[in-house]
Amino acid sequence: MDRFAPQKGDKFSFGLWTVGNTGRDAWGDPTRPPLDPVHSVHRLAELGAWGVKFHDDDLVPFGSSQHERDRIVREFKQALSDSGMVVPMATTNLFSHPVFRDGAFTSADAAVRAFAVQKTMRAIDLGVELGATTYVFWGGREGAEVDAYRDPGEAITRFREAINFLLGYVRDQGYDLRFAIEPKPNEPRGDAYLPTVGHALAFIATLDHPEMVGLNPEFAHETMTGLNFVHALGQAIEAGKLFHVDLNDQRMGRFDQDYRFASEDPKRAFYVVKLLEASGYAGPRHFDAKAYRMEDEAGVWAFARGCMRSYLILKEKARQFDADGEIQGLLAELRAADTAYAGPTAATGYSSEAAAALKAQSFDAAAIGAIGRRQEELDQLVIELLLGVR
Ligand code: GLT
Ligand code: MN
Ligand code: MN
Repeated sequence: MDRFAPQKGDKFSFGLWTVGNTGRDAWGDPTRPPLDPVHSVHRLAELGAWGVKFHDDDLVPFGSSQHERDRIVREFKQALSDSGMVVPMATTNLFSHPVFRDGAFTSADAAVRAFAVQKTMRAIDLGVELGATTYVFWGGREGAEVDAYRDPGEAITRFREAINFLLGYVRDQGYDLRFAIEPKPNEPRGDAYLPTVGHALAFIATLDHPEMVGLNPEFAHETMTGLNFVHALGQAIEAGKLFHVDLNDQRMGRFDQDYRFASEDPKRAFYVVKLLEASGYAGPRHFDAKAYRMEDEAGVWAFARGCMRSYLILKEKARQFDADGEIQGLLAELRAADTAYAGPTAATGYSSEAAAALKAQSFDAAAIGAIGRRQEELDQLVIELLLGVR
Protein backbone atom coordinates (compact mmCIF):
# COMPACT_ATOMS: atom_id res chain seq x y z
CA MET A 1 0.00 0.00 0.00
CA ASP A 2 1.09 3.53 -0.71
CA ARG A 3 1.92 4.88 2.73
CA PHE A 4 1.40 8.45 1.56
CA ALA A 5 -2.12 7.81 0.32
CA PRO A 6 -4.43 10.21 2.24
CA GLN A 7 -7.07 8.73 4.51
CA LYS A 8 -10.18 10.35 6.00
CA GLY A 9 -8.47 10.29 9.41
CA ASP A 10 -5.84 12.72 8.09
CA LYS A 11 -8.60 15.37 7.99
CA PHE A 12 -7.61 16.95 4.69
CA SER A 13 -10.02 19.46 3.24
CA PHE A 14 -10.33 21.79 0.26
CA GLY A 15 -12.59 24.71 -0.58
CA LEU A 16 -14.92 24.53 -3.56
CA TRP A 17 -13.20 27.78 -4.57
CA THR A 18 -9.75 26.12 -4.55
CA VAL A 19 -10.22 23.11 -6.80
CA GLY A 20 -12.92 25.08 -8.63
CA ASN A 21 -10.57 27.98 -9.36
CA THR A 22 -10.90 28.72 -13.06
CA GLY A 23 -7.52 30.37 -13.56
CA ARG A 24 -8.95 33.85 -13.99
CA ASP A 25 -6.53 36.54 -12.89
CA ALA A 26 -6.17 40.31 -13.14
CA TRP A 27 -4.79 40.02 -16.69
CA GLY A 28 -6.53 37.02 -18.13
CA ASP A 29 -9.78 35.20 -18.57
CA PRO A 30 -10.50 31.76 -17.14
CA THR A 31 -8.42 28.90 -18.55
CA ARG A 32 -10.64 26.15 -17.10
CA PRO A 33 -14.40 25.75 -16.96
CA PRO A 34 -16.02 25.98 -13.50
CA LEU A 35 -16.44 22.67 -11.66
CA ASP A 36 -19.81 21.48 -10.47
CA PRO A 37 -19.67 21.32 -6.61
CA VAL A 38 -21.20 17.83 -6.61
CA HIS A 39 -18.48 16.62 -8.99
CA SER A 40 -15.75 18.22 -6.85
CA VAL A 41 -17.03 16.49 -3.72
CA HIS A 42 -16.90 13.09 -5.39
CA ARG A 43 -13.45 13.60 -6.90
CA LEU A 44 -12.02 14.89 -3.60
CA ALA A 45 -13.48 11.90 -1.76
CA GLU A 46 -11.88 9.51 -4.29
CA LEU A 47 -8.53 11.18 -3.65
CA GLY A 48 -8.82 10.59 0.09
CA ALA A 49 -9.93 14.03 1.29
CA TRP A 50 -12.22 14.25 4.32
CA GLY A 51 -13.88 17.64 4.05
CA VAL A 52 -15.07 20.34 1.73
CA LYS A 53 -15.65 24.04 2.47
CA PHE A 54 -17.43 26.80 0.66
CA HIS A 55 -18.44 30.43 0.56
CA ASP A 56 -22.20 30.89 0.33
CA ASP A 57 -21.90 31.92 -3.33
CA ASP A 58 -19.63 28.98 -4.26
CA LEU A 59 -22.52 26.65 -3.55
CA VAL A 60 -25.62 28.78 -4.10
CA PRO A 61 -24.89 31.41 -6.78
CA PHE A 62 -25.64 34.98 -5.71
CA GLY A 63 -29.25 35.91 -6.43
CA SER A 64 -30.60 32.31 -6.60
CA SER A 65 -34.29 31.88 -5.77
CA GLN A 66 -35.34 30.00 -2.63
CA HIS A 67 -36.43 27.13 -4.86
CA GLU A 68 -33.02 26.98 -6.56
CA ARG A 69 -31.26 27.17 -3.21
CA ASP A 70 -33.26 24.26 -1.86
CA ARG A 71 -32.51 22.10 -4.91
CA ILE A 72 -28.78 22.86 -4.77
CA VAL A 73 -28.56 22.17 -1.05
CA ARG A 74 -30.52 18.91 -1.43
CA GLU A 75 -28.19 17.66 -4.18
CA PHE A 76 -25.10 18.74 -2.30
CA LYS A 77 -26.24 16.97 0.88
CA GLN A 78 -26.81 13.85 -1.18
CA ALA A 79 -23.28 14.09 -2.60
CA LEU A 80 -21.88 14.48 0.93
CA SER A 81 -23.69 11.44 2.21
CA ASP A 82 -22.86 9.35 -0.90
CA SER A 83 -19.17 10.22 -0.63
CA GLY A 84 -18.81 10.32 3.16
CA MET A 85 -17.46 13.86 2.99
CA VAL A 86 -18.09 16.45 5.72
CA VAL A 87 -18.37 20.27 5.80
CA PRO A 88 -16.29 21.32 8.82
CA MET A 89 -16.17 25.02 7.90
CA ALA A 90 -18.03 27.57 5.83
CA THR A 91 -17.61 31.25 5.05
CA THR A 92 -19.17 34.23 3.30
CA ASN A 93 -18.22 35.85 0.03
CA LEU A 94 -18.03 39.52 1.01
CA PHE A 95 -15.64 40.45 -1.77
CA SER A 96 -16.84 39.51 -5.28
CA HIS A 97 -20.02 41.51 -5.69
CA PRO A 98 -19.49 45.18 -6.66
CA VAL A 99 -21.54 46.25 -3.63
CA PHE A 100 -18.44 45.44 -1.55
CA ARG A 101 -16.14 47.62 -3.65
CA ASP A 102 -15.06 49.63 -0.62
CA GLY A 103 -15.55 47.11 2.15
CA ALA A 104 -18.29 45.02 3.72
CA PHE A 105 -18.29 45.17 7.55
CA THR A 106 -16.01 48.22 7.37
CA SER A 107 -17.72 49.98 4.47
CA ALA A 108 -18.32 53.67 5.12
CA ASP A 109 -21.88 53.14 3.84
CA ALA A 110 -24.25 51.97 6.59
CA ALA A 111 -26.51 50.17 4.10
CA VAL A 112 -23.59 48.15 2.74
CA ARG A 113 -22.52 47.22 6.28
CA ALA A 114 -26.04 46.08 7.11
CA PHE A 115 -26.28 44.09 3.87
CA ALA A 116 -22.95 42.39 4.66
CA VAL A 117 -24.21 41.32 8.08
CA GLN A 118 -27.49 40.09 6.58
CA LYS A 119 -25.61 38.09 3.91
CA THR A 120 -23.41 36.59 6.61
CA MET A 121 -26.37 35.54 8.80
CA ARG A 122 -27.88 33.74 5.81
CA ALA A 123 -24.54 32.16 4.95
CA ILE A 124 -24.10 31.02 8.57
CA ASP A 125 -27.53 29.34 8.36
CA LEU A 126 -26.40 27.57 5.18
CA GLY A 127 -23.08 26.49 6.67
CA VAL A 128 -24.66 25.18 9.86
CA GLU A 129 -27.35 23.35 7.87
CA LEU A 130 -24.54 21.45 6.14
CA GLY A 131 -22.67 20.69 9.37
CA ALA A 132 -20.11 23.48 9.75
CA THR A 133 -18.74 24.07 13.25
CA THR A 134 -16.18 26.71 12.26
CA TYR A 135 -16.98 29.92 10.42
CA VAL A 136 -14.19 31.84 8.70
CA PHE A 137 -13.99 35.60 8.31
CA TRP A 138 -11.52 36.72 5.69
CA GLY A 139 -11.96 40.46 5.20
CA GLY A 140 -11.27 40.44 1.47
CA ARG A 141 -12.40 44.01 0.79
CA GLU A 142 -11.89 45.33 4.31
CA GLY A 143 -9.10 47.78 3.62
CA ALA A 144 -8.19 50.90 1.70
CA GLU A 145 -6.05 52.46 -0.98
CA VAL A 146 -6.70 55.99 0.26
CA ASP A 147 -6.86 57.00 3.92
CA ALA A 148 -8.37 60.43 3.37
CA TYR A 149 -11.98 59.54 4.19
CA ARG A 150 -12.29 56.58 6.53
CA ASP A 151 -10.51 56.64 9.88
CA PRO A 152 -8.70 53.28 10.13
CA GLY A 153 -9.59 53.09 13.82
CA GLU A 154 -13.25 53.52 12.97
CA ALA A 155 -12.96 50.68 10.46
CA ILE A 156 -11.89 48.43 13.34
CA THR A 157 -14.84 49.66 15.42
CA ARG A 158 -17.20 48.75 12.54
CA PHE A 159 -15.54 45.36 12.14
CA ARG A 160 -16.09 44.73 15.87
CA GLU A 161 -19.75 45.78 15.68
CA ALA A 162 -20.37 43.26 12.90
CA ILE A 163 -18.56 40.37 14.60
CA ASN A 164 -20.26 41.07 17.94
CA PHE A 165 -23.65 41.18 16.25
CA LEU A 166 -22.97 37.88 14.51
CA LEU A 167 -21.77 36.30 17.76
CA GLY A 168 -25.10 37.35 19.25
CA TYR A 169 -26.90 35.76 16.31
CA VAL A 170 -25.05 32.45 16.67
CA ARG A 171 -25.77 32.32 20.41
CA ASP A 172 -29.39 33.25 19.89
CA GLN A 173 -29.82 30.43 17.34
CA GLY A 174 -28.07 27.98 19.64
CA TYR A 175 -25.59 27.09 16.87
CA ASP A 176 -22.48 25.09 17.76
CA LEU A 177 -20.21 27.40 15.80
CA ARG A 178 -16.91 29.16 16.44
CA PHE A 179 -15.49 32.01 14.39
CA ALA A 180 -12.00 32.06 12.88
CA ILE A 181 -10.58 35.35 11.64
CA GLU A 182 -8.20 35.10 8.68
CA PRO A 183 -5.68 37.93 8.44
CA LYS A 184 -4.05 39.08 5.21
CA PRO A 185 -1.80 42.10 4.66
CA ASN A 186 -3.05 43.27 1.26
CA GLU A 187 -4.73 42.12 -1.96
CA PRO A 188 -7.26 42.72 -3.25
CA ARG A 189 -7.04 45.98 -1.23
CA GLY A 190 -3.92 48.11 -1.27
CA ASP A 191 -3.78 47.59 2.49
CA ALA A 192 -6.10 45.39 4.52
CA TYR A 193 -7.35 45.96 8.06
CA LEU A 194 -6.29 43.18 10.48
CA PRO A 195 -3.23 42.44 8.31
CA THR A 196 -1.46 39.84 10.46
CA VAL A 197 -2.05 37.15 13.05
CA GLY A 198 -0.86 39.57 15.72
CA HIS A 199 -3.34 42.29 14.72
CA ALA A 200 -6.17 39.75 14.69
CA LEU A 201 -5.24 38.38 18.11
CA ALA A 202 -5.33 41.86 19.59
CA PHE A 203 -8.74 42.47 17.98
CA ILE A 204 -10.23 39.20 19.25
CA ALA A 205 -9.44 40.15 22.84
CA THR A 206 -11.78 43.18 22.47
CA LEU A 207 -14.86 41.20 21.36
CA ASP A 208 -17.96 40.43 23.41
CA HIS A 209 -17.29 36.69 23.42
CA PRO A 210 -13.58 36.28 22.75
CA GLU A 211 -13.75 32.60 23.70
CA MET A 212 -15.88 31.96 20.60
CA VAL A 213 -13.38 33.57 18.24
CA GLY A 214 -9.99 32.35 17.10
CA LEU A 215 -7.79 32.47 14.05
CA ASN A 216 -7.48 30.97 10.60
CA PRO A 217 -3.86 31.80 9.77
CA GLU A 218 -2.75 31.23 6.17
CA PHE A 219 0.79 30.28 5.16
CA ALA A 220 0.75 32.60 2.13
CA HIS A 221 -0.60 35.61 3.97
CA GLU A 222 2.15 35.95 6.56
CA THR A 223 4.76 34.92 4.00
CA MET A 224 3.79 37.53 1.38
CA THR A 225 5.25 40.34 3.45
CA GLY A 226 8.20 38.37 4.73
CA LEU A 227 6.82 37.31 8.10
CA ASN A 228 7.59 33.84 9.45
CA PHE A 229 4.43 31.73 9.28
CA VAL A 230 5.82 29.17 11.71
CA HIS A 231 6.12 31.90 14.34
CA ALA A 232 2.60 33.18 13.61
CA LEU A 233 1.26 29.64 13.94
CA GLY A 234 3.18 29.12 17.17
CA GLN A 235 1.76 32.29 18.69
CA ALA A 236 -1.77 31.33 17.66
CA ILE A 237 -1.35 27.88 19.22
CA GLU A 238 0.13 29.33 22.40
CA ALA A 239 -2.85 31.67 22.70
CA GLY A 240 -5.27 28.74 22.30
CA LYS A 241 -6.58 30.46 19.17
CA LEU A 242 -5.74 28.08 16.36
CA PHE A 243 -9.30 27.28 15.27
CA HIS A 244 -8.45 26.50 11.62
CA VAL A 245 -5.46 26.71 9.30
CA ASP A 246 -5.04 27.51 5.59
CA LEU A 247 -2.10 25.62 4.10
CA ASN A 248 -0.49 26.53 0.80
CA ASP A 249 2.81 27.98 -0.39
CA GLN A 250 4.06 31.35 -1.41
CA ARG A 251 7.19 33.33 -2.14
CA MET A 252 7.88 36.49 -0.25
CA GLY A 253 7.17 39.81 -1.89
CA ARG A 254 4.77 38.41 -4.48
CA PHE A 255 1.02 38.61 -4.95
CA ASP A 256 -1.00 35.98 -3.05
CA GLN A 257 0.15 32.96 -5.02
CA ASP A 258 -1.73 30.19 -3.16
CA TYR A 259 0.57 27.49 -4.53
CA ARG A 260 0.39 23.76 -3.84
CA PHE A 261 1.43 23.06 -0.24
CA ALA A 262 5.20 22.71 0.26
CA SER A 263 5.97 23.46 -3.40
CA GLU A 264 8.14 26.53 -2.78
CA ASP A 265 9.60 26.24 0.71
CA PRO A 266 9.48 22.61 1.85
CA LYS A 267 11.70 23.41 4.81
CA ARG A 268 9.25 25.93 6.27
CA ALA A 269 6.37 23.61 5.36
CA PHE A 270 8.17 20.91 7.37
CA TYR A 271 8.22 23.13 10.45
CA VAL A 272 4.53 23.94 9.93
CA VAL A 273 3.61 20.25 9.84
CA LYS A 274 5.91 19.44 12.75
CA LEU A 275 4.37 22.19 14.86
CA LEU A 276 0.78 21.34 13.93
CA GLU A 277 1.24 17.65 14.62
CA ALA A 278 2.96 18.24 17.97
CA SER A 279 0.43 20.86 19.09
CA GLY A 280 -2.58 18.61 19.48
CA TYR A 281 -4.43 20.68 16.86
CA ALA A 282 -7.33 18.43 15.91
CA GLY A 283 -8.97 20.55 13.22
CA PRO A 284 -8.89 20.28 9.44
CA ARG A 285 -5.63 20.31 7.50
CA HIS A 286 -7.14 22.66 4.99
CA PHE A 287 -5.52 23.52 1.66
CA ASP A 288 -6.39 27.03 0.53
CA ALA A 289 -4.47 26.81 -2.70
CA LYS A 290 -5.06 26.47 -6.41
CA ALA A 291 -3.60 24.70 -9.41
CA TYR A 292 -1.34 26.72 -11.73
CA ARG A 293 -3.28 28.65 -14.31
CA MET A 294 -1.89 26.57 -17.19
CA GLU A 295 -3.49 23.37 -15.88
CA ASP A 296 -6.63 21.61 -17.05
CA GLU A 297 -8.94 19.62 -14.77
CA ALA A 298 -6.52 16.69 -14.58
CA GLY A 299 -3.92 19.16 -13.34
CA VAL A 300 -6.34 20.30 -10.63
CA TRP A 301 -6.59 16.79 -9.21
CA ALA A 302 -2.82 16.31 -9.49
CA PHE A 303 -2.50 19.54 -7.49
CA ALA A 304 -4.94 18.34 -4.82
CA ARG A 305 -3.20 14.98 -4.55
CA GLY A 306 0.15 16.75 -4.29
CA CYS A 307 -0.94 18.95 -1.36
CA MET A 308 -2.04 15.92 0.66
CA ARG A 309 0.96 13.74 -0.24
CA SER A 310 3.45 16.45 0.67
CA TYR A 311 1.74 16.94 4.03
CA LEU A 312 1.97 13.22 4.77
CA ILE A 313 5.58 13.01 3.60
CA LEU A 314 6.50 15.91 5.87
CA LYS A 315 4.59 14.29 8.72
CA GLU A 316 6.74 11.21 8.19
CA LYS A 317 9.83 13.47 8.22
CA ALA A 318 8.65 14.96 11.53
CA ARG A 319 8.43 11.43 12.97
CA GLN A 320 11.96 10.73 11.69
CA PHE A 321 13.14 13.95 13.37
CA ASP A 322 11.72 12.70 16.67
CA ALA A 323 13.30 9.27 16.24
CA ASP A 324 16.71 10.31 14.91
CA GLY A 325 19.33 9.50 17.53
CA GLU A 326 21.82 12.11 16.41
CA ILE A 327 19.25 14.92 16.25
CA GLN A 328 17.68 14.00 19.57
CA GLY A 329 21.10 13.60 21.18
CA LEU A 330 22.12 17.07 20.08
CA LEU A 331 18.83 18.54 21.31
CA ALA A 332 19.24 16.80 24.67
CA GLU A 333 22.76 18.22 25.09
CA LEU A 334 21.54 21.71 24.35
CA ARG A 335 18.59 21.32 26.70
CA ALA A 336 20.77 20.01 29.49
CA ALA A 337 22.95 23.11 29.24
CA ASP A 338 19.91 25.40 29.00
CA THR A 339 18.23 23.99 32.10
CA ALA A 340 21.26 23.62 34.36
CA TYR A 341 20.61 26.91 36.20
CA ALA A 342 18.65 26.32 39.41
CA GLY A 343 18.57 29.84 40.87
CA PRO A 344 15.69 32.31 41.09
CA THR A 345 13.83 33.00 37.82
CA ALA A 346 10.72 34.73 36.48
CA ALA A 347 9.14 31.34 35.87
CA THR A 348 8.04 31.05 39.49
CA GLY A 349 5.75 34.05 39.04
CA TYR A 350 6.13 37.37 40.82
CA SER A 351 6.43 37.78 44.53
CA SER A 352 8.43 40.38 46.45
CA GLU A 353 10.60 37.53 47.78
CA ALA A 354 11.27 36.21 44.28
CA ALA A 355 12.10 39.73 43.12
CA ALA A 356 14.51 40.25 46.00
CA ALA A 357 16.17 36.89 45.40
CA LEU A 358 16.59 37.52 41.68
CA LYS A 359 17.92 41.04 42.28
CA ALA A 360 20.50 39.65 44.69
CA GLN A 361 21.56 36.72 42.48
CA SER A 362 25.05 37.04 41.10
CA PHE A 363 25.62 36.14 37.45
CA ASP A 364 28.84 35.84 35.56
CA ALA A 365 27.66 37.33 32.28
CA ALA A 366 30.89 36.34 30.57
CA ALA A 367 30.31 32.69 31.41
CA ILE A 368 26.57 32.04 31.22
CA GLY A 369 25.08 31.12 27.86
CA ALA A 370 28.58 31.13 26.42
CA ILE A 371 28.39 27.77 24.65
CA GLY A 372 28.05 27.65 20.88
CA ARG A 373 24.43 27.06 19.95
CA ARG A 374 25.27 24.27 17.45
CA GLN A 375 22.52 25.48 15.12
CA GLU A 376 24.78 24.94 12.09
CA GLU A 377 24.99 21.25 12.96
CA LEU A 378 21.31 21.01 13.80
CA ASP A 379 20.13 22.77 10.67
CA GLN A 380 22.39 20.63 8.47
CA LEU A 381 20.88 17.51 10.04
CA VAL A 382 17.40 18.82 9.24
CA ILE A 383 18.43 19.59 5.67
CA GLU A 384 19.88 16.11 5.21
CA LEU A 385 16.73 14.61 6.69
CA LEU A 386 14.59 16.60 4.26
CA LEU A 387 16.86 15.77 1.33
CA GLY A 388 16.36 12.11 2.09
CA VAL A 389 19.89 11.03 2.97
CA ARG A 390 19.24 10.20 6.63
C1 GLT B 1 -9.94 33.69 -0.95
C2 GLT B 1 -8.81 34.10 -0.05
C3 GLT B 1 -8.55 33.05 0.96
C4 GLT B 1 -9.65 32.88 1.94
C5 GLT B 1 -10.89 32.36 1.34
C6 GLT B 1 -11.98 32.37 2.37
S1 GLT B 1 -11.33 33.11 -0.12
O1 GLT B 1 -9.53 32.70 -1.83
O2 GLT B 1 -7.65 34.33 -0.84
O3 GLT B 1 -7.34 33.26 1.63
O4 GLT B 1 -9.27 31.89 2.85
O5 GLT B 1 -12.78 33.50 2.31
MN1 MN C 1 -4.25 33.20 0.01
MN1 MN D 1 -7.14 31.55 2.98
